[in-house]
Amino acid sequence: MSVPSTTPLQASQSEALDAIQADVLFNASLWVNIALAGVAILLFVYMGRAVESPRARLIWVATLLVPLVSLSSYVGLASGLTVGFLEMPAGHPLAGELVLTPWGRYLTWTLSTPMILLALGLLADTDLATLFTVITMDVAMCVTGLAAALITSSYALRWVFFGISSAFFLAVLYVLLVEWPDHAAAAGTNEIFGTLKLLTVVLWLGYPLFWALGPSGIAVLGPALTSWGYSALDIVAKYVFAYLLLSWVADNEGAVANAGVRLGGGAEGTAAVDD
Ligand code: RET
Repeated sequence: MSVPSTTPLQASQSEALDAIQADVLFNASLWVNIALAGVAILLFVYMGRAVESPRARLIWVATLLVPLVSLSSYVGLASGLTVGFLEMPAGHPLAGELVLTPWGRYLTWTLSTPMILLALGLLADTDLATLFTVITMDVAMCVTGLAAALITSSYALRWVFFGISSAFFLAVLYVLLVEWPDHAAAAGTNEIFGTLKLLTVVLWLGYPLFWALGPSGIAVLGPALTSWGYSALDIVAKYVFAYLLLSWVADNEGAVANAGVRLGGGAEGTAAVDD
């Protein structure tokens, strides 16, 4: 059997690692998050030690998965495994140049953002159909965002995928801004839900902005600044968000344990809801 000297998956890994390590700013944007994710995991495990009710534990595990996914994601990026060089198509400001693309980010958002939405949906005491809708729209947003970043055949098609991803994002925003506030008000969790909703909506809007301004889009920001943009958003959208949510759940376990009217499994069990 003839074995190629380098396999496609391996071809650019060490070059990517060299490029990352040569750019101190870029590298720091990854390692800061690895360190913070580690601290967050230890802190969240500690904060969840006394949580007992099944619903509160579900929120806790979903929230804990956010830094767990993040740690794995950032180690993948820092090692060069999920970073590649892509030659930008004609029309792109960097047309013909090789652009360092941390595509692993979009892939791992597919795993981390549904956890954020699951925790928020449980907090708002939503119904299964709305939860399913928001999570599938969110996964579609991440996967089509990955497509937008990876397309090298046409500059226009990169933006077409950006548009498709943004349309899925609108569905997520609709649920967060229109559907869940009502559900949270009925569940009595509207105060904390309001804070987390605001944090989520404002910060999540930053991600497409950095995509558009960074090397994937119009390239007015370089790879290191763009990476810091995402990393800074991640720090607040993941760790600060998760901390606020978990400390509230730990202090108000009763409020969460007695919810579950719409999804079932709470104090009201299978009671029907009219709304
Ligand atoms: C992309 C580009 C295409 C258009 C849109 C995007 C939105 C991304 C978002 C990401 C949120 C990520 C979070 C990660 C935490 O782990 C894919 C950048 C709309 C909203 C919160």
